[in-house]
Amino acid sequence: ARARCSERDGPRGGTVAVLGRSYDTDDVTNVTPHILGLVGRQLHNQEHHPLWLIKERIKDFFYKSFTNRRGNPLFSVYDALPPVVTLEQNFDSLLVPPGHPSRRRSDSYYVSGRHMLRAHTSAHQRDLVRSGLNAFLVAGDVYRRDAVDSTHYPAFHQLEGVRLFDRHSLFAEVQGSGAEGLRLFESGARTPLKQETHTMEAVKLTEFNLKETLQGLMGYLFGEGVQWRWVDCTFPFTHPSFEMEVLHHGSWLEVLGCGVMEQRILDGAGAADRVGWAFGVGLERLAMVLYGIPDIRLFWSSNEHFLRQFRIDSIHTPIHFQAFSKYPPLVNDVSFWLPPDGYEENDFHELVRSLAGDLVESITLADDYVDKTTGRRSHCYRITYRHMEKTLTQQEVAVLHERVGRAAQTQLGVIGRF
Ligand code: FA5
Ligand code: MG
Repeated sequence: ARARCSERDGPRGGTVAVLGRSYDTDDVTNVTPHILGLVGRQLHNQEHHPLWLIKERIKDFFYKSFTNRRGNPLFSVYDALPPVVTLEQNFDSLLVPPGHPSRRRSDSYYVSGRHMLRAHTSAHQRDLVRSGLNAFLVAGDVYRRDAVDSTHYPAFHQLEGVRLFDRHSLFAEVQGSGAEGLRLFESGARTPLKQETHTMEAVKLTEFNLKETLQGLMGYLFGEGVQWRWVDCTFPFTHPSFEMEVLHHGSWLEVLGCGVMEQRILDGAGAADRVGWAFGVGLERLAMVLYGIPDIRLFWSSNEHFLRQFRIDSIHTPIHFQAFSKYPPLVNDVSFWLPPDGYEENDFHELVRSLAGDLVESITLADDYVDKTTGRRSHCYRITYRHMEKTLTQQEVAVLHERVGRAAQTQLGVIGRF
């Protein structure tokens, strides 16, 4: 079932239907028909889709590498949790503070002031820990009002992993005198290396296990064929935190974020006697590197030339994607005076996307200029239009491009310089 916007409802006072449930809209609502059209596609659950293949390979790695005493897989997998979550799940449950940039209306898709399209699979962490699990994977579609280019798209897919350890399971392999004195918790101070309640030995072993697991996953997916590196970073829900980047076409591409889970989350989820790690990996990014897929928009294509290449008998069969000849791009500029305040570049990206859909390849700010006498600010955007399956004519694009200019004036309060 696809999501639908009920007829003619404005942003206020209407309702919006997502996956068969109806939500009251309010002044926070900013989901668009274009984005709702993507909800429910579940590319990661479509057999033989490249995102499904990547998910299956990651599951296979975890199933083979980690079993319990009875030989059963340690990690349980959730890949059909609905993408509409509460703001509490997406943010508060993960200690994302009020006012954090990720909460901005310009960055996420809100169904209302209470519900949103999840911006990451981490939105399910707390609830799954609370249900008693010690090791799980969550795969799902996630939504963000990001800029569009060949590696960013407003809807993409993540796979989350969480593993918890109690004192016994974390220190089980540490031998020798003094091993029985090892503790998970102490009351100390937070430092760049650890949280205040964790002992250094608990953090170091957890971090080591996390990095070994993810390096193992990379080796399993890519063999020796890919160069990767760890980068320090921060998340409100892990400390310490790291990102992994892989070398792709000569530049570093971020593929995942991870870290030692904030103890307050575990304490609040009934796991106060355990420490844990978590990671979230971008499935499109991995598939692009593994299969040589050049453009993230291709994942949404129903083109047979694309899909046919992934219909293989075994998930392990190597694939190298054969790009169909690239049709020529058409580049058009649009300039306008910005309103004195309240202008967000993301709103313009969103507007272009809602009018031109996948025909937009990229939007770049070509000129940012302030008129010295009037103090007014002007932006010029360069929009590259390209169809994945045919050559566009300038006539076709001109009609669209004009519509973009007019919509920007009526919806964003800009004044066109065209
Ligand atoms: C997160 O979303 C964290 N929830 C990850 C995490 C989980 C950290 C658990 C710690 C513990 P981030 O915003 O960096 O982090 O996104 C994670 C990955 O999603 C990125 O590394 C990238 O691979 C992918 N990603 C992010 N934005 C986009 C996008 N617009 N298009 C495609 N892939 C994206
Ligand atoms: Mg990141």
